[in-house]
Amino acid sequence: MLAEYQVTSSEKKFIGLHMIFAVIALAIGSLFGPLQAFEHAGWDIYPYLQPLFQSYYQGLTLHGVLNALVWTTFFITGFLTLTTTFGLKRALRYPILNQIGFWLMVVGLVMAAIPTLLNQATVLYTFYPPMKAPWAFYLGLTLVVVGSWVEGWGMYFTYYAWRKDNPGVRTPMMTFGGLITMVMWQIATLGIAAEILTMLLPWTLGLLPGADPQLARTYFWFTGHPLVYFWLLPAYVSWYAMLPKQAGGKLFSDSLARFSFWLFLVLSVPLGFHHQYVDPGVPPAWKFIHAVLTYSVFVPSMLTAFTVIASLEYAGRQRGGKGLFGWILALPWKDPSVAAQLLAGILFLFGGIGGITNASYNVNLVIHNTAWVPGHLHLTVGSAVTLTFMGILYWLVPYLTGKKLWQPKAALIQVWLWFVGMAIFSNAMHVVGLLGAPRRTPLGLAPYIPSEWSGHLLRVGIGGAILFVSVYLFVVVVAVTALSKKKAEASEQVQVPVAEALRDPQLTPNWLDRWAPWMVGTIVLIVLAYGPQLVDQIANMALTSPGFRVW
Ligand code: HAS
Ligand code: CU
Repeated sequence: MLAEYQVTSSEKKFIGLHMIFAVIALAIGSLFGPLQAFEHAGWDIYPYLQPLFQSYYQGLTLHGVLNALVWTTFFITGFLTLTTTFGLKRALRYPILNQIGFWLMVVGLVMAAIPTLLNQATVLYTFYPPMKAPWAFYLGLTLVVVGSWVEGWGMYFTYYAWRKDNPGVRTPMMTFGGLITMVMWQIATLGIAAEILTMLLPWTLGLLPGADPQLARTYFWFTGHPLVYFWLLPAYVSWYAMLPKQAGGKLFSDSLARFSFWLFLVLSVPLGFHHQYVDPGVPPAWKFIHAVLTYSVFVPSMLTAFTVIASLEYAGRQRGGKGLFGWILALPWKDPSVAAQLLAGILFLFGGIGGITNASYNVNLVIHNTAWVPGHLHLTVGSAVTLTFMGILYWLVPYLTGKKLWQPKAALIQVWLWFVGMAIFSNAMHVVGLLGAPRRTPLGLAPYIPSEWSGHLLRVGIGGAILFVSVYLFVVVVAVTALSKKKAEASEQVQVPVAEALRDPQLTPNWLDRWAPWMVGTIVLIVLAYGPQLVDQIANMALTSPGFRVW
């Protein structure tokens, strides 16, 4: 048998650098999550943190930016570098391009972090005007996005070179999913590029008289909705192309997997108005169109649930699992990387149901801007995505460093703590949201708390405390693994898990491995679903709103 392909050691270092930034961002950003949860439970800690951190809102901004934007973007660009080079079994075509992209992201991160840490950019992760941060915050975010584009171009060049040498060969699944994620991201981020470059940056530099909050929201959600699939699709790459191997089985259907990735490319962007159902400046017909398109995302989501669970069932039965549910118990639950991803999937079933609820034009009015929404986003980006990324790091850090995972038992406890903490936290947030509790509000300070909220708010605090323990246990396990002086024995070296498909991928129809028709479909649908509204809102742009510092 041929020796396993290895990415070069400089590429391992490069990917590892992404992961260091990602984990540090998660470690700092996660300080504030539990503080908010405690705040909800009535325990206000911010007075004790003066003068380091000023307020609940500064903490909330740091939490959202570092966890939802930085942890994810750095992890994803690093992971997609691996899925490109390892999947194609060739080195990056122009490594310098990827390095430039990475360092642009780092410079951008520092630029955005300074005003945020100084409490000058307490505008939350959605940075809606008329709240106004210093220009460095917006420019920093722009550089992070541009850096991720440049890294993406480096991946495309590598893919073109491979394609030239391998005409007619099916793109390996992990590379295929990774590239679709990157292309989708590059289209999606045109929204915030337009928002920042044509409005927010000139506005903060004094070149424009004011901002147009309605147009800014439309631009933002053009990116903000597909952003959630930029987070999710790398987790799907792992669930489809790696997890079946880790579980001892095979990918159930290569064709279904590819088909659902294409549907995510086509359907991710033209849905943003489901975040703007209550915006007065968006006509109802357009909200309705986006509601219908949102429901169509249910299709690739269900295809994924079906294919991934079928692959897991195959694995469980291969391992001797019998009966209707026996295969579930037969899965390798003791492997922290597998357990993390299984538990992430289970939490996502509930996150997905909540998503479908949010998408309903009229039911949305009940939950919009309530604690229900952070309940939803912690099951999705906070669990389906973050817990999967943690699971990936449990094999990736040993792979990149050549070390053995430190204390796999601790890692296993960590993923279960996440599952239990998140189940308590997000259930309580959903329920208290239905009872009317607003999101983004320091409820601990509010004089109006009805008594029926109290028990749920206490559960928010308890869930937050469990998550606090879990996240730092994770950081300790990966940090001690990476810093350990002892290399693993040759026989214990961890390899990248590559799931074979049940049927040879060469038998997958060619139209599922061709870019052109899907790209055309993607662009046409975006133009139809967004074009007229964008033209209208831009033509009627009113740059009249002054900037406010409300914190
Ligand atoms: Fe969402 C708000 C609708 C999915 C993230 N969402 C948010 C916000 C975030 C977010 C961050 O329509 C807040 C934004 C803000 O700050 O204002 N969301 C949806 C819909 C879906 C959905 C329809 N959301 C996500 C994902 C996210 C995410 C994924 C991050 C990664 N969301 C909304 C709407 C709002 C919203 C409205 C606005 C609310 C408002 O009013 O502000 C769908 O894509 C969900 C489809 C998914 C499923 C689940 C499929 C299940 C699978 C699991 C398989 C199980 C396994 C386990 C593998 C139907 C694939 C097996 C285990 C064994 C042991 C066998
Ligand atoms: Cu959305």
